[in-house]
Amino acid sequence: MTKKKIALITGATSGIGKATAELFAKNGIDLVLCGRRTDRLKELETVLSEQVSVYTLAFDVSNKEEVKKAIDSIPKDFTDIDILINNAGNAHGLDPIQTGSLDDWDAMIDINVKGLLYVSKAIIPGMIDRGVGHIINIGSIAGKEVYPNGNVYCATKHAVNALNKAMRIDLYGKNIRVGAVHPGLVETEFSEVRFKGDTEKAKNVYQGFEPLTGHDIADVIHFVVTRPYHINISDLLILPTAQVTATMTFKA
Ligand code: NDP
Ligand code: 8X3
Repeated sequence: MTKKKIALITGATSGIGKATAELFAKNGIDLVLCGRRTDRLKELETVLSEQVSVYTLAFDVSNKEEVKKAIDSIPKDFTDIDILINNAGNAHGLDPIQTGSLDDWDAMIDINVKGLLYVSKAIIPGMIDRGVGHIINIGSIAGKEVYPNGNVYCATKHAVNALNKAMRIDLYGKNIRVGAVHPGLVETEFSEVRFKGDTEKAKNVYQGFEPLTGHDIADVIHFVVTRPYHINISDLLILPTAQVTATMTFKA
């Protein structure tokens, strides 16, 4: 019997991460689910435990001590992580560089870049020891293009794009797959966070065209992780049909 796979997903409490957790559970992949909102983690654990083994970890990816403590606390049955989905991240604000908030910039750099690094650093040694592993870094079209007022968010996603390539190079010969999934516009809690709870403004981002859903991206992530092991899908850009660049969408 083939051993069941274990996936650790950061940012599993909503959007793309939650949809990925649900799809992985449906397909028999055991889960370590991470996020800060413990109520949502507990809820997911209750529901998905009916399908697979689930362990939840509440921590802030931008706090290196919390990350280390959390990963070190994973019980034996879940430590051999086969798949790491580096998904936790967000945009904070959409302002020109001259008026942007330093706190917003710190948050994006700390979560999207440093958080991804802290989690990867904690998980990669185990993958190297086992000689097997798969890391998927969730980038963005914002890591391929720069759009007005996207400045620091775009910079963090360009960093994710660079780190995705860097990880693959540095893990040369270790038999670990590394790849990035770069979504375009996906309707999740992303814009609510970017606009600090202004739900009207957030909703407007997805008006007049059909955006992607978290499930669309989860479907792609599941495709990527289920390819035969000699195939590494190293970089994918997924857009809504109605989106042609970071800023151009049309009504079909
Ligand atoms: P959501 O806001 O719906 O989900 C973000 C997730 O990240 C939540 O589960 C949140 O959990 C977690 N998270 C945020 N900050 C932290 C933190 N400091 N520590 C731990 N977890 C954190 O957004 P999406 O699902 O859309 O975003 C997921 C990823 O996809 C992000 O990296 C985003 O940049 C990227 N992306 C999104 C696109 C979109 O259009 N939506 C397009 C391209 C890329 P909690 O609050 O419980 O901690
Ligand atoms: C999220 C998509 O276009 O807001 O990465 O940057 S976008």
